[in-house]
Amino acid sequence: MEKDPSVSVAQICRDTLEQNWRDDHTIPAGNLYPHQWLWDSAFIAIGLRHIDIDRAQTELRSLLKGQWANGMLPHIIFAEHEKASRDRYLWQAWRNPNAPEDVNTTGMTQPPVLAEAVVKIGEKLNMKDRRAWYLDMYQPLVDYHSWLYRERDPQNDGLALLIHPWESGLDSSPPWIDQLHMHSKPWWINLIDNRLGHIAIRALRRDTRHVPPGQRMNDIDILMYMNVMQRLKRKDWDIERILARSHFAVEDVAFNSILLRANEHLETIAKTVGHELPQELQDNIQRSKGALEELWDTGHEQYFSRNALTHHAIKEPTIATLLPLYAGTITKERAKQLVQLLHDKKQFDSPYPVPSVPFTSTYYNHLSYWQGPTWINTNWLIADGLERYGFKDEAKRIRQKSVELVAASGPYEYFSAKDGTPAGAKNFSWTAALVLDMLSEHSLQLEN
Ligand code: 9WN
Repeated sequence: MEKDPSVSVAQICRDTLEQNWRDDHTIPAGNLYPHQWLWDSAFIAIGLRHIDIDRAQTELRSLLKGQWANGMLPHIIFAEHEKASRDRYLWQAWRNPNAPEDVNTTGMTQPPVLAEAVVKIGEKLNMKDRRAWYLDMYQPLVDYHSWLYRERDPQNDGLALLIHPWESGLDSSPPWIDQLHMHSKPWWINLIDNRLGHIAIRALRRDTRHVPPGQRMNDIDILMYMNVMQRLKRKDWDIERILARSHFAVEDVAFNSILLRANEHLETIAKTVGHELPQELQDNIQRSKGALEELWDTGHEQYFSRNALTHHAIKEPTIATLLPLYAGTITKERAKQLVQLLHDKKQFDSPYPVPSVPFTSTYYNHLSYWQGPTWINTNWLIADGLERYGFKDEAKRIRQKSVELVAASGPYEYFSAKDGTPAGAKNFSWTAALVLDMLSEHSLQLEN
C-alpha cells in the first residue's frame, strides 16, 4: 500500500507540541522563544484541542495568571528559571501597580486571538461542559476587551491603538519600521551604525545565535525596538504617561481585524452563559463594527494601518490588508477587492501563499521575517475569513499549501512564498498546531 504522507506530518506536529510543552503551557520554540506568548498560546490551543482538550484548556487558563489588574493580557509571561532573569529584569513590569505579583510579564499586549481559541475549544465540548468552560473564561475576556477599549481607544474611534510593534505580532512589518524611523529614531543611532557598532549589537543579541541573521530583524531596527521599549518602561508602562508625549502609536489593521472577530466570539460566549456584556463594552463593540472602513484607501484599493495620533495612513502594503476578511465586518464588495489582490501575481499570488508583504513592496525579501515569508498563522486567519465570505477554493488552496510546506520541511516558523524554503525557528509550535487543525477540520486528503 502506498504510504500516506499525512501520517508523518500529523505525527511531527504532535511531537513538536509535545517537545515544547512546559508544565501548563507551550513555548513557541526551544532556544529562541523560551517563554509563553499570548497569541501563540491561543493558536496552539486551537491545535491542541484535537489532541487533548484538557491540555488545550490548561494552555489558555495558564495565560490568565499573567492578567493585569486593569484587564490587560501581557504579550509574554516570562519563564521563572534562572536563564530567563535577564528578560524579566529588562522589562520590569513590576514598576506598574497593575502587574501581577507572582508572575513576571511584559507591559504590553498582543493580538486578541484568545476569544477565538476559547470558542474553538467550546465547539468540541458538550453543552454542559461548554457552558462551564465559557463561564471560566468569560470575566477575564470581558476585562481584557474592556481594557482594550478603555486604554487603547482614547479617541473613541472604534480602533485600538498599539504602542510598540511587538504588540502587533507582525513585528518587523513595513508600516512599523516606517513609523519607527519617522518618529522614534534616537540621535545616537547614526553614530553606532557602523561595523564596530554592529559587532557590539550582534554580541548582545540572542536570536541570531539560533537563526541566520538575514532571517531576523536587522541590528539597527532591533536596537530601535529595544529603545522604544526602554522608553515605555521609563513611563512605568502607564498608558496616560506614554501617550502624553508620544508620536509612536498605530491603529493597526491586523490587530483591529482580530479584535473585531474576537468581539463577535465574546458575544457568543456571553449568550451561551446567559450574561449581558457590560453596556460600555457593548457600545464600544457596536462603534467598532464599521471602523475598519476608516482604514480603507481609495486609490490604492486596500487597507492601511494609520498613525493613531495624526490619522495619516501609513501607505506600506502588507498582508494586513487581507485580515479584514477574517474580521468578517466588511462588505462582500470589499471582500471581493481583497480576493483580487490575492489573485494578483504581482501582489500576493505565489506558489506558497500568502507572503507577508506583496512582491511589489520595496521591503520584499523572501526569507526576512515579516517582510516576505509565508506564516501559517496569518494563513489560518485569512483562510478562515475567505471561507466565511464564500471563497472556498481560495481558502482550500491556502490550507493545502500550508500543509504541503510542513509536510516537505517540518513545522518551521516561516517559509519562502516563492519556493517554500523553510526559515526561522525549527519545531515552531503554532505552525504545528494550526497545521493539525487544518488537517482535522478541512478534509485536505492528508489526514491520517
Ligand atoms: C517578540 C513568539 C513571537 C510571536 C511574534 C513574532 C516573534 C518576538 C521576537 O515571536 O516575536 O514578541 O522575539 O521576535 O513576531 O508574532 O508571537 O513566537
